[in-house]
Amino acid sequence: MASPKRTFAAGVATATLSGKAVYVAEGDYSWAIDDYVFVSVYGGYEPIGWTRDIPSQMTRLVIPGGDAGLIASTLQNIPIVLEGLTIVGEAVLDGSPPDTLTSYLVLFADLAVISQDRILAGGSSRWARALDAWGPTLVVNSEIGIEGFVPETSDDLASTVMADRLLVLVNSTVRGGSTTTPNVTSYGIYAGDLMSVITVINSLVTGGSVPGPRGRTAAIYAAGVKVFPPFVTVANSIIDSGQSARAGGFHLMVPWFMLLLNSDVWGAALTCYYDMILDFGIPMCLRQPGQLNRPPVVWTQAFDNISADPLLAGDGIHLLDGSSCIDAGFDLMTYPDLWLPWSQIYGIDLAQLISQDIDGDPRPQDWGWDIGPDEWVPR
Ligand SMILES: [Ca+2]
Ligand SMILES: [Ca+2]
Repeated sequence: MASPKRTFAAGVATATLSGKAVYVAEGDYSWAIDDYVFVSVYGGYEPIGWTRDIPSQMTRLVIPGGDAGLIASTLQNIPIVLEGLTIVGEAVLDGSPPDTLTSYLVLFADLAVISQDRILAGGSSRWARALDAWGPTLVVNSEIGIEGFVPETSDDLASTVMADRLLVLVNSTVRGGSTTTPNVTSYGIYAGDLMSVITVINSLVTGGSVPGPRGRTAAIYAAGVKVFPPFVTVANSIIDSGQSARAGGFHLMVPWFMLLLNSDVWGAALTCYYDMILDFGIPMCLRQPGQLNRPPVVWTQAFDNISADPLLAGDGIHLLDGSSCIDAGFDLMTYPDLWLPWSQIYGIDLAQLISQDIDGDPRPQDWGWDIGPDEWVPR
Protein backbone atom coordinates (compact mmCIF):
# COMPACT_ATOMS: atom_id res chain seq x y z
CA MET A 1 0.00 0.00 0.00
CA ALA A 2 3.08 2.23 0.35
CA SER A 3 3.69 2.21 -3.39
CA PRO A 4 0.42 1.38 -5.11
CA LYS A 5 0.28 0.34 -8.76
CA ARG A 6 -1.82 2.15 -11.32
CA THR A 7 -3.42 -0.92 -12.85
CA PHE A 8 -4.90 -4.08 -11.41
CA ALA A 9 -2.66 -6.17 -13.67
CA ALA A 10 0.50 -4.48 -12.33
CA GLY A 11 -0.65 -5.07 -8.76
CA VAL A 12 -1.30 -8.72 -9.50
CA ALA A 13 2.11 -9.13 -11.15
CA THR A 14 3.95 -7.59 -8.18
CA ALA A 15 1.96 -9.56 -5.59
CA THR A 16 2.52 -12.80 -7.47
CA LEU A 17 6.30 -12.32 -7.41
CA SER A 18 6.31 -11.57 -3.68
CA GLY A 19 3.67 -14.16 -2.77
CA LYS A 20 1.41 -11.51 -1.22
CA ALA A 21 -2.20 -10.43 -1.72
CA VAL A 22 -3.56 -7.54 -3.81
CA TYR A 23 -5.50 -4.72 -2.15
CA VAL A 24 -7.49 -2.67 -4.64
CA ALA A 25 -8.80 0.87 -4.19
CA GLU A 26 -12.30 1.83 -5.29
CA GLY A 27 -12.86 2.45 -8.97
CA ASP A 28 -13.14 0.58 -12.26
CA TYR A 29 -10.37 -1.68 -13.52
CA SER A 30 -10.21 -3.56 -16.75
CA TRP A 31 -8.91 -7.07 -16.95
CA ALA A 32 -7.65 -8.91 -20.00
CA ILE A 33 -9.64 -12.03 -20.70
CA ASP A 34 -8.24 -15.46 -19.99
CA ASP A 35 -5.63 -14.03 -17.62
CA TYR A 36 -4.78 -15.77 -14.36
CA VAL A 37 -4.66 -14.48 -10.81
CA PHE A 38 -2.62 -16.62 -8.43
CA VAL A 39 -3.04 -14.42 -5.35
CA SER A 40 -5.90 -13.28 -3.15
CA VAL A 41 -7.60 -10.00 -4.04
CA TYR A 42 -9.33 -7.64 -1.61
CA GLY A 43 -11.35 -4.64 -2.82
CA GLY A 44 -13.28 -1.78 -1.29
CA TYR A 45 -10.52 0.56 -0.10
CA GLU A 46 -10.14 4.31 -0.46
CA PRO A 47 -6.75 5.11 -1.95
CA ILE A 48 -5.32 7.59 0.59
CA GLY A 49 -5.66 6.11 4.06
CA TRP A 50 -6.70 2.66 2.81
CA THR A 51 -9.76 2.48 5.03
CA ARG A 52 -12.24 -0.10 3.85
CA ASP A 53 -15.96 0.11 3.10
CA ILE A 54 -16.97 -2.48 0.53
CA PRO A 55 -20.49 -1.26 -0.34
CA SER A 56 -19.68 2.44 -0.68
CA GLN A 57 -16.14 2.18 -2.11
CA MET A 58 -16.81 -0.19 -4.95
CA THR A 59 -13.92 -1.96 -6.61
CA ARG A 60 -15.12 -3.07 -10.02
CA LEU A 61 -13.36 -5.40 -12.43
CA VAL A 62 -14.81 -4.91 -15.89
CA ILE A 63 -14.55 -7.96 -18.11
CA PRO A 64 -14.77 -7.74 -21.91
CA GLY A 65 -16.00 -10.56 -24.13
CA GLY A 66 -14.07 -13.75 -24.75
CA ASP A 67 -13.91 -17.33 -23.56
CA ALA A 68 -13.30 -16.77 -19.89
CA GLY A 69 -12.91 -13.71 -17.70
CA LEU A 70 -10.95 -13.69 -14.49
CA ILE A 71 -9.33 -17.06 -13.87
CA ALA A 72 -8.30 -17.54 -10.26
CA SER A 73 -6.01 -20.37 -9.40
CA THR A 74 -3.45 -21.32 -6.83
CA LEU A 75 -0.23 -23.21 -7.27
CA GLN A 76 0.23 -23.90 -3.60
CA ASN A 77 -2.07 -25.67 -1.25
CA ILE A 78 -3.48 -22.47 0.19
CA PRO A 79 -6.89 -20.83 -0.22
CA ILE A 80 -7.37 -18.00 -2.64
CA VAL A 81 -9.72 -15.28 -1.41
CA LEU A 82 -11.61 -12.85 -3.65
CA GLU A 83 -13.34 -10.38 -1.35
CA GLY A 84 -15.15 -7.10 -1.85
CA LEU A 85 -15.12 -7.19 -5.64
CA THR A 86 -17.75 -6.47 -8.24
CA ILE A 87 -17.01 -8.46 -11.36
CA VAL A 88 -19.14 -7.24 -14.21
CA GLY A 89 -19.39 -7.67 -17.96
CA GLU A 90 -18.71 -4.67 -20.17
CA ALA A 91 -22.10 -5.21 -21.82
CA VAL A 92 -23.87 -4.96 -18.45
CA LEU A 93 -22.32 -1.56 -17.82
CA ASP A 94 -22.59 0.25 -21.13
CA GLY A 95 -25.61 -1.46 -22.67
CA SER A 96 -23.60 -2.42 -25.72
CA PRO A 97 -24.50 -5.60 -27.61
CA PRO A 98 -24.00 -8.59 -25.31
CA ASP A 99 -20.54 -10.04 -25.36
CA THR A 100 -19.85 -13.70 -25.99
CA LEU A 101 -18.09 -14.46 -22.77
CA THR A 102 -18.70 -17.97 -21.51
CA SER A 103 -17.58 -17.65 -17.89
CA TYR A 104 -16.88 -14.53 -15.92
CA LEU A 105 -14.99 -16.04 -13.04
CA VAL A 106 -13.29 -19.40 -13.23
CA LEU A 107 -11.84 -21.00 -10.11
CA PHE A 108 -9.23 -23.73 -10.19
CA ALA A 109 -7.99 -23.29 -6.65
CA ASP A 110 -7.64 -26.03 -4.04
CA LEU A 111 -9.93 -23.79 -2.04
CA ALA A 112 -11.50 -20.55 -3.23
CA VAL A 113 -13.39 -18.17 -0.95
CA ILE A 114 -15.79 -15.76 -2.64
CA SER A 115 -16.74 -13.21 0.01
CA GLN A 116 -18.86 -10.05 -0.29
CA ASP A 117 -18.56 -10.16 -4.05
CA ARG A 118 -21.03 -9.34 -6.80
CA ILE A 119 -20.63 -11.18 -10.08
CA LEU A 120 -22.87 -9.92 -12.85
CA ALA A 121 -22.36 -11.68 -16.13
CA GLY A 122 -23.86 -10.18 -19.27
CA GLY A 123 -23.61 -12.87 -21.79
CA SER A 124 -24.56 -13.92 -25.23
CA SER A 125 -23.15 -17.39 -25.32
CA ARG A 126 -24.15 -20.95 -26.04
CA TRP A 127 -23.39 -21.84 -22.41
CA ALA A 128 -23.44 -18.68 -20.38
CA ARG A 129 -21.99 -18.90 -16.89
CA ALA A 130 -21.10 -16.37 -14.23
CA LEU A 131 -19.01 -18.61 -11.98
CA ASP A 132 -17.26 -21.82 -12.93
CA ALA A 133 -16.11 -23.57 -9.76
CA TRP A 134 -13.74 -26.40 -10.66
CA GLY A 135 -12.38 -26.77 -7.16
CA PRO A 136 -13.77 -26.53 -3.62
CA THR A 137 -15.48 -23.15 -3.34
CA LEU A 138 -17.07 -21.28 -0.48
CA VAL A 139 -19.39 -18.41 -1.44
CA VAL A 140 -20.32 -16.10 1.46
CA ASN A 141 -22.44 -12.92 1.47
CA SER A 142 -22.26 -12.68 -2.32
CA GLU A 143 -24.60 -12.16 -5.27
CA ILE A 144 -24.13 -13.99 -8.55
CA GLY A 145 -26.33 -13.50 -11.59
CA ILE A 146 -26.57 -13.32 -15.36
CA GLU A 147 -27.98 -10.05 -16.69
CA GLY A 148 -29.42 -10.46 -20.14
CA PHE A 149 -28.89 -13.97 -21.45
CA VAL A 150 -28.96 -13.82 -25.25
CA PRO A 151 -28.68 -17.36 -26.58
CA GLU A 152 -27.86 -18.32 -30.14
CA THR A 153 -29.90 -21.51 -30.54
CA SER A 154 -32.69 -23.27 -28.66
CA ASP A 155 -30.17 -25.79 -27.33
CA ASP A 156 -28.43 -23.06 -25.42
CA LEU A 157 -28.14 -23.00 -21.69
CA ALA A 158 -27.45 -20.47 -18.97
CA SER A 159 -26.06 -21.84 -15.71
CA THR A 160 -25.20 -19.05 -13.33
CA VAL A 161 -22.99 -21.23 -11.16
CA MET A 162 -21.34 -24.36 -12.51
CA ALA A 163 -20.18 -26.54 -9.62
CA ASP A 164 -17.96 -29.50 -10.34
CA ARG A 165 -16.63 -30.39 -6.95
CA LEU A 166 -17.49 -28.92 -3.58
CA LEU A 167 -19.63 -25.79 -3.43
CA VAL A 168 -20.95 -24.18 -0.27
CA LEU A 169 -23.21 -21.12 -0.36
CA VAL A 170 -23.83 -19.06 2.78
CA ASN A 171 -26.01 -15.92 2.85
CA SER A 172 -25.73 -15.69 -0.92
CA THR A 173 -27.99 -15.32 -3.94
CA VAL A 174 -27.68 -17.11 -7.27
CA ARG A 175 -30.02 -16.01 -10.05
CA GLY A 176 -30.46 -17.87 -13.31
CA GLY A 177 -30.35 -16.04 -16.60
CA SER A 178 -33.39 -14.22 -17.90
CA THR A 179 -34.00 -13.89 -21.59
CA THR A 180 -36.60 -12.89 -24.16
CA THR A 181 -35.44 -15.69 -26.48
CA PRO A 182 -38.04 -18.48 -26.23
CA ASN A 183 -37.56 -22.16 -25.44
CA VAL A 184 -34.05 -22.14 -24.02
CA THR A 185 -32.89 -23.37 -20.62
CA SER A 186 -31.71 -21.54 -17.55
CA TYR A 187 -30.47 -22.91 -14.24
CA GLY A 188 -29.28 -21.20 -11.07
CA ILE A 189 -26.81 -23.91 -10.05
CA TYR A 190 -25.66 -26.66 -12.38
CA ALA A 191 -24.07 -29.59 -10.59
CA GLY A 192 -21.59 -30.67 -13.20
CA ASP A 193 -20.43 -33.93 -14.64
CA LEU A 194 -17.87 -34.86 -12.02
CA MET A 195 -18.73 -35.64 -8.44
CA SER A 196 -20.55 -32.62 -7.07
CA VAL A 197 -21.20 -31.91 -3.42
CA ILE A 198 -23.40 -28.87 -3.05
CA THR A 199 -24.45 -27.31 0.24
CA VAL A 200 -26.80 -24.33 0.24
CA ILE A 201 -27.18 -22.61 3.62
CA ASN A 202 -29.42 -19.58 4.24
CA SER A 203 -29.23 -18.62 0.61
CA LEU A 204 -31.56 -17.89 -2.30
CA VAL A 205 -31.35 -19.71 -5.63
CA THR A 206 -33.64 -18.94 -8.56
CA GLY A 207 -33.89 -20.42 -12.02
CA GLY A 208 -34.33 -17.26 -14.07
CA SER A 209 -36.98 -16.51 -16.66
CA VAL A 210 -37.47 -18.08 -20.11
CA PRO A 211 -40.56 -17.62 -22.34
CA GLY A 212 -42.06 -20.13 -24.77
CA PRO A 213 -43.77 -23.52 -24.40
CA ARG A 214 -40.44 -25.36 -24.22
CA GLY A 215 -38.66 -22.88 -22.01
CA ARG A 216 -37.14 -24.57 -19.00
CA THR A 217 -35.86 -23.23 -15.68
CA ALA A 218 -34.76 -24.75 -12.40
CA ALA A 219 -33.02 -23.46 -9.32
CA ILE A 220 -30.74 -26.49 -9.08
CA TYR A 221 -29.97 -28.98 -11.82
CA ALA A 222 -28.01 -32.10 -10.99
CA ALA A 223 -26.31 -33.91 -13.83
CA GLY A 224 -23.48 -36.06 -12.55
CA VAL A 225 -22.69 -39.63 -13.55
CA LYS A 226 -24.16 -42.74 -12.00
CA VAL A 227 -21.06 -43.88 -10.17
CA PHE A 228 -20.66 -40.49 -8.50
CA PRO A 229 -24.13 -39.22 -7.65
CA PRO A 230 -24.41 -35.59 -6.64
CA PHE A 231 -24.91 -34.86 -2.97
CA VAL A 232 -27.13 -31.86 -2.42
CA THR A 233 -27.88 -30.35 0.99
CA VAL A 234 -30.23 -27.40 1.18
CA ALA A 235 -30.94 -25.81 4.56
CA ASN A 236 -32.81 -22.62 5.48
CA SER A 237 -32.86 -21.54 1.84
CA ILE A 238 -35.29 -20.11 -0.70
CA ILE A 239 -35.42 -22.28 -3.82
CA ASP A 240 -37.36 -20.48 -6.57
CA SER A 241 -38.08 -22.43 -9.74
CA GLY A 242 -38.07 -19.29 -11.88
CA GLN A 243 -40.50 -18.43 -14.66
CA SER A 244 -40.99 -20.83 -17.56
CA ALA A 245 -43.40 -23.39 -18.97
CA ARG A 246 -41.30 -26.14 -17.42
CA ALA A 247 -40.21 -24.66 -14.12
CA GLY A 248 -39.01 -26.78 -11.24
CA GLY A 249 -37.16 -26.21 -8.02
CA PHE A 250 -34.89 -29.17 -8.72
CA HIS A 251 -34.21 -30.98 -11.98
CA LEU A 252 -32.42 -34.27 -11.55
CA MET A 253 -31.02 -36.55 -14.17
CA VAL A 254 -29.27 -39.30 -12.23
CA PRO A 255 -29.31 -41.11 -8.92
CA TRP A 256 -28.56 -38.58 -6.27
CA PHE A 257 -28.70 -37.86 -2.59
CA MET A 258 -30.48 -34.92 -1.11
CA LEU A 259 -31.18 -33.47 2.30
CA LEU A 260 -33.72 -30.66 2.32
CA LEU A 261 -34.18 -28.87 5.63
CA ASN A 262 -36.47 -25.98 6.57
CA SER A 263 -36.44 -24.44 3.12
CA ASP A 264 -39.00 -22.61 1.01
CA VAL A 265 -39.38 -24.37 -2.34
CA TRP A 266 -41.69 -22.40 -4.49
CA GLY A 267 -42.18 -20.59 -7.79
CA ALA A 268 -44.72 -18.20 -9.14
CA ALA A 269 -44.86 -20.49 -12.19
CA LEU A 270 -43.99 -23.82 -10.64
CA THR A 271 -45.51 -26.02 -13.33
CA CYS A 272 -42.81 -28.65 -13.36
CA TYR A 273 -41.91 -30.28 -16.65
CA TYR A 274 -41.05 -33.52 -14.93
CA ASP A 275 -43.64 -35.43 -12.96
CA MET A 276 -44.56 -33.41 -9.97
CA ILE A 277 -44.56 -35.35 -6.77
CA LEU A 278 -46.25 -33.67 -3.90
CA ASP A 279 -44.00 -35.27 -1.38
CA PHE A 280 -43.20 -33.77 1.99
CA GLY A 281 -45.85 -31.18 1.20
CA ILE A 282 -43.77 -29.40 -1.41
CA PRO A 283 -43.72 -29.67 -5.19
CA MET A 284 -40.55 -31.26 -6.47
CA CYS A 285 -39.50 -32.65 -9.80
CA LEU A 286 -38.09 -36.11 -9.57
CA ARG A 287 -38.57 -37.96 -12.86
CA GLN A 288 -38.53 -37.39 -16.56
CA PRO A 289 -41.74 -38.17 -18.43
CA GLY A 290 -41.73 -41.59 -20.04
CA GLN A 291 -39.32 -42.95 -17.51
CA LEU A 292 -41.78 -44.07 -14.90
CA ASN A 293 -40.70 -47.70 -15.21
CA ARG A 294 -37.12 -46.91 -14.43
CA PRO A 295 -37.03 -43.76 -12.39
CA PRO A 296 -33.68 -42.57 -11.21
CA VAL A 297 -33.03 -43.63 -7.68
CA VAL A 298 -33.38 -40.70 -5.38
CA TRP A 299 -32.41 -40.74 -1.76
CA THR A 300 -34.14 -37.77 -0.28
CA GLN A 301 -34.71 -36.74 3.25
CA ALA A 302 -36.79 -33.65 3.81
CA PHE A 303 -37.95 -32.02 6.98
CA ASP A 304 -40.07 -28.98 7.82
CA ASN A 305 -40.04 -27.33 4.41
CA ILE A 306 -42.62 -24.87 3.13
CA SER A 307 -43.85 -23.66 -0.25
CA ALA A 308 -44.92 -20.04 -0.06
CA ASP A 309 -44.14 -16.66 -1.58
CA PRO A 310 -41.15 -15.57 0.55
CA LEU A 311 -42.37 -11.93 0.44
CA LEU A 312 -39.08 -10.33 -0.54
CA ALA A 313 -38.32 -6.61 -0.47
CA GLY A 314 -37.48 -4.72 -3.65
CA ASP A 315 -33.82 -5.73 -3.42
CA GLY A 316 -34.87 -9.37 -3.89
CA ILE A 317 -32.99 -10.45 -0.77
CA HIS A 318 -34.51 -9.05 2.41
CA LEU A 319 -37.70 -10.40 3.99
CA LEU A 320 -40.75 -8.24 4.48
CA ASP A 321 -42.82 -8.27 7.65
CA GLY A 322 -45.24 -11.18 7.47
CA SER A 323 -43.05 -13.45 5.36
CA SER A 324 -43.54 -17.16 5.99
CA CYS A 325 -39.75 -17.49 6.02
CA ILE A 326 -39.45 -15.60 9.30
CA ASP A 327 -38.62 -17.98 12.18
CA ALA A 328 -39.20 -21.01 9.90
CA GLY A 329 -35.52 -22.02 9.68
CA PHE A 330 -33.56 -24.72 11.47
CA ASP A 331 -31.09 -24.02 14.27
CA LEU A 332 -27.99 -25.08 12.36
CA MET A 333 -25.83 -24.82 15.47
CA THR A 334 -27.44 -28.13 16.47
CA TYR A 335 -26.27 -29.71 13.21
CA PRO A 336 -22.45 -29.68 13.34
CA ASP A 337 -22.16 -32.14 10.44
CA LEU A 338 -22.93 -29.17 8.25
CA TRP A 339 -20.18 -26.84 9.42
CA LEU A 340 -17.64 -28.77 11.50
CA PRO A 341 -15.83 -30.42 8.54
CA TRP A 342 -14.92 -26.98 7.19
CA SER A 343 -12.94 -26.07 10.27
CA GLN A 344 -11.40 -29.54 10.45
CA ILE A 345 -10.37 -29.73 6.79
CA TYR A 346 -9.89 -26.11 5.77
CA GLY A 347 -9.60 -24.16 9.02
CA ILE A 348 -12.64 -22.07 8.10
CA ASP A 349 -15.07 -21.25 10.90
CA LEU A 350 -18.28 -21.91 9.02
CA ALA A 351 -20.31 -21.85 12.26
CA GLN A 352 -19.23 -18.25 12.80
CA LEU A 353 -20.12 -17.34 9.20
CA ILE A 354 -23.64 -18.78 9.39
CA SER A 355 -24.34 -17.28 12.81
CA GLN A 356 -24.70 -13.84 11.15
CA ASP A 357 -26.95 -12.87 8.26
CA ILE A 358 -26.09 -10.86 5.15
CA ASP A 359 -26.43 -7.62 7.15
CA GLY A 360 -24.32 -8.86 10.05
CA ASP A 361 -27.44 -9.36 12.20
CA PRO A 362 -26.89 -12.24 14.64
CA ARG A 363 -28.96 -15.41 14.11
CA PRO A 364 -31.46 -16.14 15.47
CA GLN A 365 -33.76 -13.18 16.15
CA ASP A 366 -37.15 -13.58 17.80
CA TRP A 367 -38.46 -17.17 17.73
CA GLY A 368 -35.86 -18.85 15.52
CA TRP A 369 -33.67 -18.80 12.43
CA ASP A 370 -35.18 -17.35 9.26
CA ILE A 371 -35.10 -18.88 5.79
CA GLY A 372 -32.91 -17.06 3.24
CA PRO A 373 -29.88 -14.70 3.45
CA ASP A 374 -31.69 -12.22 5.70
CA GLU A 375 -32.53 -12.63 9.37
CA TRP A 376 -35.49 -10.32 9.74
CA VAL A 377 -35.14 -7.65 12.41
CA PRO A 378 -38.27 -5.78 13.56
CA ARG A 379 -38.10 -2.12 12.60
CA1 LIG B 1 -35.98 -15.04 13.27
CA1 LIG C 1 -31.17 -8.73 8.52
